[in-house]
Amino acid sequence: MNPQPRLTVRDLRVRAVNVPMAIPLQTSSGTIGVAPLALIDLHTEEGVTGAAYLFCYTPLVLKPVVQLLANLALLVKGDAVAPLALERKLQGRFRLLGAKGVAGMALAGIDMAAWDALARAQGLPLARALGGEPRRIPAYNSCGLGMIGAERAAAEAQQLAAPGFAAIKVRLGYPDLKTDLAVVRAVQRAVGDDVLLMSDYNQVLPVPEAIARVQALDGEGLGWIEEPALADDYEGYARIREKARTPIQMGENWWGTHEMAKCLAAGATDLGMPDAMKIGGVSGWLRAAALAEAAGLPVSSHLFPEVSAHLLAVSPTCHWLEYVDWAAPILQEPLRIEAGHAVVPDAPGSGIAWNEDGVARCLAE
Ligand code: SMN
Ligand code: MG
Repeated sequence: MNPQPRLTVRDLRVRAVNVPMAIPLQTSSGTIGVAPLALIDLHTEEGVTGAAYLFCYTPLVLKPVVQLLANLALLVKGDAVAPLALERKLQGRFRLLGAKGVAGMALAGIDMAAWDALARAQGLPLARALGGEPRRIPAYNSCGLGMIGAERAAAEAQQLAAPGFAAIKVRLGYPDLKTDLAVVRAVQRAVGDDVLLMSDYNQVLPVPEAIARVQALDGEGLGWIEEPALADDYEGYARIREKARTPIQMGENWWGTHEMAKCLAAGATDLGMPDAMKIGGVSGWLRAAALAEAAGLPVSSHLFPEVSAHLLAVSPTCHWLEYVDWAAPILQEPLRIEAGHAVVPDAPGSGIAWNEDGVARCLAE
């Protein structure tokens, strides 16, 4: 076999798109109706291209993220496509500012695109390039079920479970506990006991109120209660967790593994769900998976289902993949779900290839 050439960064091409979501998502911390995505193509001198996208949460930061990536392109041109070396260099450039927020997002995007290029150059799906095997990952359908009231949530839940998902996730944080309970019961009744119901408060409750609500929900058989209080209040979470029988879930707001390590040290959570972007791309995820393995912490993914499917496939404590279809309109081959499982594709890379017609339709002005 011919050894693969060493890859060298030629350029980054970055585009901004606003992708309309099939089902807008109303959380207790704001409503999202379009997915603002920064699309990254990492071109190499050798002709291989790595792709990744970043979910920017709000169109307000889409252009700044794209601009920052364009600035970073000037720094990495000519560098080896070696994700850990790129990370080390770029982390160094942001030491004084701090590599979180927009800076952390840009670094993670470069990391994911670099890993995609490396896997493609080897002709391997990312999961294989990381030493694992593509396999099926249990997925829950997180495409909708925002805070839309019991009646609408019950109908939408049936629609979301219908393709064969064994789990879905309902957003909570209504003005009173009574409504939270009514929504959970209506949704569970609508989908039946065979469908597991996860729940997500998106950080909206003060700790004492969080304790009252998790205790009230304890008899409902929820798969987990996610982010009941502000995500960085680990001491508060430890108190909530002490009083809850339902597993507490958090992790989508861990900016890197240092925050994750502090969260685990505080005994703040039963379950973890790193976000491939905020945790630091593929490189950050692998370190998070190692921490989780050592702590016996089941890990689920947050958003980014395409790359997360590969990452969960190599995570020893793999739990659930969060399935959202938000990038599907701009992808040639959206992630496949079969019988409630994400199918990790056996094609080279992470499976991200742009549907250029879809991209053209969604380009941000
Ligand atoms: C969520 C996060 C970001 C955007 C939409 C929804 C939610 C989840 O917290 O976990 O899916
Ligand atoms: Mg969440």
